[in-house]
Amino acid sequence: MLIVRSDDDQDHHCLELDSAELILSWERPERSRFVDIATDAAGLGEVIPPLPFDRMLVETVHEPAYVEFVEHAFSRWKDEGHAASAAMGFGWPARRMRNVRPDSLKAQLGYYSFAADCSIAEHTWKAAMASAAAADTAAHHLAAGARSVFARCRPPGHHATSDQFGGYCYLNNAAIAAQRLRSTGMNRVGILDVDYHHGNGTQDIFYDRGDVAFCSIHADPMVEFPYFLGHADETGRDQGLGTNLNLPLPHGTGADTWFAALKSATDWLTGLAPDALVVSLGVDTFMDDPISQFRLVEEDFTEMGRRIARFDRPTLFVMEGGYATAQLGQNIAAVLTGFAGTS
Ligand code: SP5
Ligand code: ZN
Repeated sequence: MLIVRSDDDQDHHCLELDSAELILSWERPERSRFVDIATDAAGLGEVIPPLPFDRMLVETVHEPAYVEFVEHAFSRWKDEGHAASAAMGFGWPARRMRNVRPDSLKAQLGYYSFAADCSIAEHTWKAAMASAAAADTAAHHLAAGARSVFARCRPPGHHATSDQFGGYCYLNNAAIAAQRLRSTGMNRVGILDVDYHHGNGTQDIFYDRGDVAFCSIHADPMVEFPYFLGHADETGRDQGLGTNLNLPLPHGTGADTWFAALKSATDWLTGLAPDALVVSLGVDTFMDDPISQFRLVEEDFTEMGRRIARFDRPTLFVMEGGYATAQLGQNIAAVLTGFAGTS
């Protein structure tokens, strides 16, 4: 299995509002190091750096004005003389307000985001570009005939919409990979999102399109972030009607319930006959994850990889969440070795 990764994420570490306190985000730089050590030890295959960031492709998934905002937000923040080490919104266009873009930076931070668990710091843009480029590069190799590729992305991407950051995500790496696969001539791409949280950004980006099918297994948004999307009755719109499937599960979900949902997901995807599969691979479904409430253990992650391999399509794994940092590498490596048949 080819692995694409960069160290350009290492200086990115943001502030996060958690229970009315500002903390250093759960989404930390050492996550990458733990994953790299474990995947190297597993001997999965060749490791390559990403190709240069392709802004043109990214702007087919994200609004150009949003991309430019993320790129320059921190320097604008510094120029305004704020003390905080990261730029974060505090007001959002909520129900019955208007979606008119305001002029001030502080207001635009709310306009271009949907949650206060996420902010933009000095090195965020560099990391987000490298992460998106890793997913894009992985898609190039999959299109060129690789059976499987792992894009070790950080920051994650599946919460980012076409014009909003949130949930530790800025650019939607899985959506960028799917878009690249489509542009290489594949007729339909399937996305399987196994992160603990609903992939609201990916769903939103492809909601009215039939060429990219999105399926997510996640904690019920009635009780879990991102709260305002991810319900079972969201099935797609217009050309995309019937190409969106959400499988929300309760807090406390363990292997039996989770794997039954995976069976529903892969049966559904089989019916849509995608040419390739993009897996939004979050392992925050882990029992000891500090911010999540599912109960999968390492052996379950190996089994997850085996079952995804049985789906038998060219498969691109894009790393998403997972916050039990010390066990993160093992859990990611377990999925990949289960898939590759080396465990
Ligand atoms: C990519 C991804 O997994 N993003 C997840 C973002 C979740 N952010 C909100 C987390 C709220 C955590 N509060 C838990 C407090 C435990 N002490
Ligand atoms: Zn997550």
